[in-house]
Amino acid sequence: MQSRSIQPLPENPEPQRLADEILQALRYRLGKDTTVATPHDWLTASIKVVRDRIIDHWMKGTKETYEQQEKRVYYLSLEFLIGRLMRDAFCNLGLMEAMREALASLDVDIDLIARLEPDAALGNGGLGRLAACFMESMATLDIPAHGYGIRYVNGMFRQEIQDGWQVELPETWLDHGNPWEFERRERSFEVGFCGFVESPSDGEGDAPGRHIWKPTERVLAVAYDTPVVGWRANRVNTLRLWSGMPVDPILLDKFNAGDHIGALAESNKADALSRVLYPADSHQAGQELRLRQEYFFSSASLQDILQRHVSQYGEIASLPDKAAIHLNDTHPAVAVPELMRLLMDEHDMPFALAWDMTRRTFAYTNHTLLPEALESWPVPLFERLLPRHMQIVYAINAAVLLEARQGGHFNDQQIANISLIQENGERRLRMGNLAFVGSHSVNGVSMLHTELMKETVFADLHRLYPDRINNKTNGITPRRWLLQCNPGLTTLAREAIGDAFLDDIAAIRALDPLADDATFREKFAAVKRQNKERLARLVAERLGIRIDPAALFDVQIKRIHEYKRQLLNILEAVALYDQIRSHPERDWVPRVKFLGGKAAPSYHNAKLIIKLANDVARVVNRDPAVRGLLKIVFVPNYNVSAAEILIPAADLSEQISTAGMEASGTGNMKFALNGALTIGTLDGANVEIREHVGPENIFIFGLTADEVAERRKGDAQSRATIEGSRELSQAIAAVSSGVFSPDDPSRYRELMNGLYQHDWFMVAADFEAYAAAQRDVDAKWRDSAAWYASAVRNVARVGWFSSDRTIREYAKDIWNVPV
Ligand code: GPQ
Repeated sequence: MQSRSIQPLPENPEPQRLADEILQALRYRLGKDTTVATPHDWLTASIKVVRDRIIDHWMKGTKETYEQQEKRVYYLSLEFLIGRLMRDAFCNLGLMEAMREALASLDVDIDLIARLEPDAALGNGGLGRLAACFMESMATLDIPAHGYGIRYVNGMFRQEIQDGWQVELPETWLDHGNPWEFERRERSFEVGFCGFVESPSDGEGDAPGRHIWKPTERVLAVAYDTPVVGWRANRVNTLRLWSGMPVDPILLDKFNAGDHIGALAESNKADALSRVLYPADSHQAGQELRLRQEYFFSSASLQDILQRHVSQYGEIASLPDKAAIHLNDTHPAVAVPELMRLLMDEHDMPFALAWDMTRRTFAYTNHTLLPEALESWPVPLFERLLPRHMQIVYAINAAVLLEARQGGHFNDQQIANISLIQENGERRLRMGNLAFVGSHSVNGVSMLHTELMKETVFADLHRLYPDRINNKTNGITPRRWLLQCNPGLTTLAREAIGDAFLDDIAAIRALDPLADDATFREKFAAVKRQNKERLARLVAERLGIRIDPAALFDVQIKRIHEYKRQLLNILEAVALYDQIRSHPERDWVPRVKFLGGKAAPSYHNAKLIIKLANDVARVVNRDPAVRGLLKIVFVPNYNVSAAEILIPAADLSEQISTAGMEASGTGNMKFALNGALTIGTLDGANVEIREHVGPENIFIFGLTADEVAERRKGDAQSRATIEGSRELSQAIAAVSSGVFSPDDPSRYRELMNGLYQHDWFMVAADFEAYAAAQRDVDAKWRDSAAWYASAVRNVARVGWFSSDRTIREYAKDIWNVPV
């Protein structure tokens, strides 16, 4: 086996040489000289220069994988939330300083052009960002891997706040072209939809065997490749994104008959497949186009994988030994019947053999237990779009249910839970069950989430296949989320403990004893202060809000969702506002509360919560009685690039989801690694973060997952709970009566009524505990030595939450590839 140790950095090139290369790129790739070059041209030229340096590594790795017949990992994901790539590449290639100098010698400010790079926002939130971190870690760990997804023309929408409301605008990240990608016209596959199935010759009955699917609609999937560089350019992997193209761009007969619009119908249909990312996070989209997108990219990816395998090995039977295909959530679950179809109908395999191979090839990650997020498709829709796949699903279901019945341990209800088809009401195909039975491994993303998976959604499937569910606690790449976004802290750590942590983040543990060193703590606080000043400048420039960098920066940035409980945070701010006004004599800790995040465009309450945050901010920020002790900032258009500025500047990380509802969280890990203390519930990976940092270095409050489940079973006690808390009832009354919405006093009445009626998310139930934990935060903040000691310990103790660790576990336990 070849060595997978980390190699030295590529030789640091002379800035002069880089400057020459940039000028060459400007001239010969862009056709510009320095007198007419725009900042965008400099950006493109710089990217071309760094991309050129990646290519040799890329080809070398690809060739070695081929020659040594290594197993490849294929990560199928409808989302890759990448963000900007230029700094990432500079950082991983060790070119940051040389590039800065090179550009400076050409009178170009690297920070200025870096800001022009659009975010590749091909994802909604945590699920998509995890895929991006995993791609980077797989390259770093020298694992041959391909990511497969869709090249959306419009990724995540741009959020503007108008009069406090979220407004969604299309984000046009490809306007200036995409200098990173390589279009592979020759790498295209036909993907079919609809039509009918020709059965095997008479006499074989309905038995699955070689069938011929005759789709009536066809589109082309064209590949666009982006190189993914690992740390120190150890390896470069490929992110292959598919774009829809018509098989016949213009239907000539229609065109000639004068139907110019009809002539473009095919073209429009193909474009639609890769036009837009569905912006609903943790909620199933449900539209036909979404199912088409899922099949489009799953089918193209599988055809690509099989073609690569067959051309290398000349046979198909060894596929499970040479390819691990990972399903990132159920979005690519249709790949299970698609692989079955390809094996049976194109490679003549009998059902049993194809089924065995399929299960040995796939693995599936579940990212949520929320019922509204569990994908299922109406059987008639699925059958119309994918008639052959529907037959295969029935055959799989028959085999699975037979296995369950033969065991004899399942009653009818349990059998119904195992079935791929939900039978009560409208018949629907359950994609979670399909992914589960089609995979040899099913993993959750934190210890708590994995245990709950076994007890809830997959309880009966777990009893049928007790070895299948396993845990892989999420992680984040320390390259982007420490080295790159927090150069101040990185430099400080290098000075203090040397460079070992750059290659192995676990070594950051060496900072731990320095928590007791006053001089180190001061330096640490100074770095934090600089990051806060940078954020304060941006807030002043862009939002016109003045904030004091000496205040405690309290940050909640994530998708807006009721279970994430931004409402709890806002209500506590309202209560605090009231207290500050009633007790001006008290020693209040100055705080700035940052909130940021996007709401799904059709999620009414989430959009109302954004409006509430802005309404409360407006009132609080200009009330002289507050004397600047509390400021609220809603950060518009929260995205990866904004996170890279907000996280290093945070003192307090809000991770306050209703226990049992956040599968893991990954923002929680990023904040801790950058020295913010967490206030949070025992939910998702918070539980494990507490174990690592120690209970004295984190503020845990509120009901546990078990307690939440218990309370939901009983009679709603929320009215009594609210009435039992003076602060809470006053805060709710203020919001409800229009104190923050004088222009429309009833705006929040229903939202507040919901807290009285059911309080599904336990906002009322957890309020007092949350407010008390916030006062504990204040007390600790006043003892600055204690605060920074805890902050340093957080940084030192969360190296385990690196996606390198997570990927090593996947490699060993699931994919069976060496690391
Ligand atoms: N997650 Cl199902 C998403 O970001 N989008 C989704 O559609 C679903 C899950 C998140 C989940 O809410 C977080 O708790 C996880 O940390 C994250 O996936 C990655 O596993």
